[in-house]
Order: sequence, then C-alpha cells, then structure tokens
Amino acid sequence: MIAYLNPHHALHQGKLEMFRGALVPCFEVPARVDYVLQELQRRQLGEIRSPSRFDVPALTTIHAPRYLDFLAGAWEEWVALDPANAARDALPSVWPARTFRTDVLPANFSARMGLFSYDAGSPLTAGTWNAARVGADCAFAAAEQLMQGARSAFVLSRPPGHHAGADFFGGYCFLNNAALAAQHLRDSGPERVAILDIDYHHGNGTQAIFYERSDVLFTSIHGDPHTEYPFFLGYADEQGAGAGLGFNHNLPLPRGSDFAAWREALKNALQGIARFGAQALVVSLGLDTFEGDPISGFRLRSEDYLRVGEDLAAAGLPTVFVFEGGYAVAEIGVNAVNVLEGFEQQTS
Ligand code: OKP
Ligand code: ZN
Repeated sequence: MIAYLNPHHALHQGKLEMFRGALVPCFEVPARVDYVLQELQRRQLGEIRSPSRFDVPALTTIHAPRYLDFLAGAWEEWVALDPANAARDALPSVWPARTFRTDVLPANFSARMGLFSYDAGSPLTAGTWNAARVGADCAFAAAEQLMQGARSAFVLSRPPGHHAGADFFGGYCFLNNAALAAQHLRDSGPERVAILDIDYHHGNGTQAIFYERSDVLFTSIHGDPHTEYPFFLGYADEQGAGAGLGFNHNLPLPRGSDFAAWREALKNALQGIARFGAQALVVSLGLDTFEGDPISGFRLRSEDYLRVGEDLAAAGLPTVFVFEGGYAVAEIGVNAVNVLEGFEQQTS
C-alpha cells in the first residue's frame, strides 16, 4: 500500500488548547505521525511518497472560498494585530450562537476566528495553513492512486480533518481530508463513494458536508455524543436530509464499549455500505478507540486493529485510509499499521 506522507505536517504544531478552564499542552502533536511513519518503515508496508500539488475542483466543492481565504491569511493577520502574537498561537474566544448573524464577515480578526470555528481546542499556528493544504494534496494523491487501479492508499497527514466542515475548523481539524478524497474520487470515477469514520469522535464535519447528498454515504461508529465530544451531532436519528435522506448512518456506542460491541457495529456499518452499492471506500482512521487513549473511552487492544483491517478488506472495495485522531502516541504506530497490515493480508 502506498502511503502519502505530508512532509510539512510538523509546520502545524499547536502549543496550548483550552481544557476545563485552563490552557493545557495540545494532545494532537507531530510525534503522532512520526510513530506511524517509523512503524510503516519497520514493517515495509509499501512505498512512502510525498504528494505533488493538486489544484482540483474538489477543494472548493468541499470548502467555502471565504473560509479557505481566511485560513490562508489568518496567521499574517494575527501577527499584524501585535508582533508579540508571533510567539503564541491564535485561539477563538467568541462564537455566533443561535440568533446571531453568520452572513456578515466582520472586519475584526477575533470575530472571524469565531465565525469560522466551533471550539477553543484547535490552535491556529504559523504553519497550520501550509500543513493542512499539503494534507489535502495527500488526500487527492491517494484518490488518484485508486483511480489508477490501486486496491488501497494511505493518507499519512496531520492535522486531522473529520471535524472540519465546509466553513469551520474545530476538534484539531482545518481541512476535511476524507471529504476531499471522497469528492475527488467522485469527480473522476465512482458514482457512489462511502465514507466510514472509525475515529472515537463523531465526524461532524464530514457528516455536515454530505448530509444532503445521496452520492456519498457517511457512516460513523463513535462514542455516544450525549457524553462524548463533539456532543452536538452524531446521534442515531440523524439520517440525512433532502436527497441525502437515508444516506447518513450514525452508530453511537456507550463510553467503555469493548471490541466485541465495536466489531458488531462495524458489521452493521459494512452491511449498510454494501446495500448502498459503494464503488469506493474512504476510511477516516482514528486510533483513539484504543484502550490506552488519554481522551477517549473505548477499549480496543492493539491486536484488535488487525481484525479491523481484515473486516475492512472483506468489504472488497478500493479503499483510501485517512489518518485522523489517536492520542496514545507511543502505541499509535503499531495500532495504525495493524489496521493497514490486516487489510493487506486479507487482500493478498
Ligand atoms: C479530534 B479527533 C480534550 C477534550 C476534547 C477535542 C477532541 C477532538 C478530537 N482536551 N477536545 O476526532 O480525534
Ligand atoms: Zn477522535
């Protein structure tokens, strides 16, 4: 399996995030990708490539141009407010809740940070835009690889993507890599693409992007949003709207669920994907379902990830894996590569 590694991922390196009233060190750190890369190399899973630059329509189909423009220039604006800002990251602190307007683009930078975000856990840094944009290139490259007949490809990038919506960042995510890969597949090949999100946290951004579409099925297995982030989306009764009605499947599980319960949900998810008649699959691969994850609540063990890969391969679809969350940093390489290796062994 070819891996598209984002060579600039470490340009995004948040310092602090808001947590329980305090600024604490970020969980989403560059070492996450380094551990996965090291394990990929150790097990010789396949070639590791850098992506070329893709200027493809998918970027502006998925993300609003005014959001992309904001992200591209945000760091310069932040530093222009005060040269001392260069030493600290930008975090939003005011948001338009219900009854506020979102059609007006305020001149004030902090107001636009709030307009284009939904939490204070996702610092925007000097290199965020470059890292995220090259991550999008990794997603496009992986989609192209599938179109050239590959059985699978791996997007090894950070920041992650599945919480990012058409015009907002949050949950450590800025550009939605899985959505970009799915859209680029749609633009050049398969008429029906499924996205399966197996990160511990519901992929609210991806769901929202495709909620009214019937050509991209979104299915997610995640911690019950009654108690788990992102709280305000991810319930089982969200089934899509308009033309998309019936093309959104949420499978929330209680905090504390073990692999047996999780695997049952995976079986249901894959049945839905088969019924849909998917011609390609994009997997939002979060590893924060691991028992040792510091911010999550499922109980998967390292060897379970081999079974996950095998189950995914049994779906028989060309598959793009997109790296998402997972914060047990020392174990993330083994866990991620177990999925990929389980997939490859089942395939060969
Ligand atoms: C991103 B991804 C921990 C509170 C939760 C947001 C979690 C984002 C998860 N300090 N903060 O889905 O893994
Ligand atoms: Zn997550």
